[in-house]
Amino acid sequence: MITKEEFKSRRTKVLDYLKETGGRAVFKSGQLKNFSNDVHYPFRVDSNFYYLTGFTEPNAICVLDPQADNPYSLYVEPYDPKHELWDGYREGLEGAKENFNADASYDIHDYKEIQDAKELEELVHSMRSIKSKAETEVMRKSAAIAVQAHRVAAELITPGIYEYEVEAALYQVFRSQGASGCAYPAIVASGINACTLHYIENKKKIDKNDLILIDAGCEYQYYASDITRVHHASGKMSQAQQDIYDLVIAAQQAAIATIKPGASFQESHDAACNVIAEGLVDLGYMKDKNDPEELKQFYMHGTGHSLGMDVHDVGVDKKTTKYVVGMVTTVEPGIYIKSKKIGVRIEDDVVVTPKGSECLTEGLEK
Ligand SMILES: [Mn+2]
Repeated sequence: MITKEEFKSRRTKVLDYLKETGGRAVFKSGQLKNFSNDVHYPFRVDSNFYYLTGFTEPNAICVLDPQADNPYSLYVEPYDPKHELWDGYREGLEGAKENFNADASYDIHDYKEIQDAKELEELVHSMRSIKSKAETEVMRKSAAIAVQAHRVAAELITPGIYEYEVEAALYQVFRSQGASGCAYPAIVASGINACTLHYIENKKKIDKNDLILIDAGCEYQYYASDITRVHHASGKMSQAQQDIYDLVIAAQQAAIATIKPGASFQESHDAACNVIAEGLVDLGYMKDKNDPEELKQFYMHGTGHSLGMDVHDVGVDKKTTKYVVGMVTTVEPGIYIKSKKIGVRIEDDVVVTPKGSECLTEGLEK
C-alpha cells in the first residue's frame, strides 16, 4: 500500500521543482468514456494524477502551485446523494481535504482552465521510473497474483479446449485475489496465433500439437504485472519446438545476467539477440548471425520494457536508459517461426537491486 505520506513526498518533489523553475502545474484524473446510452466503460484514473494524489475519481484536477496560499488544490465532483444512489460514493470537497490531504478543495464545475500551466510530464515520468520500497511491494503482490493465474492456466491446458477458456481462468484468479483485472488484454495464442505478437481474440480451439503462448498480467492497486509462458497442448514438445523453446530460455538468462545498476536496456537486448542469432544459425534457420535484418524475421521486438503503473511504463528510453536501483523491467525475448507454427516468448518481471537484479516472478515454472 502507498501511504498518504508517500503521495505527499511525491507532491513535495514537484512543488520544489516549481519553486526553482517558477510556474504551476496541473494534472487531470480523466473523464468517463461512454459505452452505450447511460453506461460507461469502467473508469481507470490517469497514472500521473494518481501517482501524485492517490485520488481515483473521474473529472478531478490537481493544481500544484508553490506561490499560492494553498500549494495543493484538488478540484473534484461534489458529494451528491443522487449520484451516490446510482453510481456510488464520492469523496466530495470534504473528502478531498480530509482523506487526500488537499490544502484546498473546490467544485470541479468552478474550475477555469489555467493557460500557463507547466508541462511536467518528463519530471513525473522520471520519478515514476524508480520504484520506492512500497511500490516494489505492491508490484511483488501484483506479480504473485499473476504467477498463481499462470499456474491455474497451465493446469487447464489440454487439446480441444478453447483459448478463451484459458483467458477466463486467468481472469478468475486475478479478480478473486483482489486485482482490478487484467493490466492489458490477455494473450492466449495457440499454434500460429502465437506468431501474432498482440493476438487477443483468443477464440481458437487448441490442437493437440499446438504450443500455447500465454501473455497475461494483472493490475493490483494500480500496478501491473506482465508474464509470458509457453506450454504444449499435450505436454510433449516436438524437437523443433523444444529447440526454439530452449533457445529462448537461454536468451532470457543471458539478458537477465546483464541487469545491474549502470548497465543499459540496450545491453540486455544485445545479449538476448546474440544468443538467439547464434542459436538460429546452429539450427539452420539463419545464415548470418551478424545480420540484424535476418534476425528481425524471427525476433522483431525489444527484450524488455519498463513496468509500473502502466504495463509499458514511462521514464525509460530503451536505446539510452541505464539501469538504476528501483527500476522494474520485463525480460521477454522471443522467437517466431510462422512456417512451423512456432511462437515462443518467455517473460519475467525484474527489479534492479544494488547487486544486480531480483526477479519478482521467480518460481513460476518454465
Ligand atoms: Mn511485456
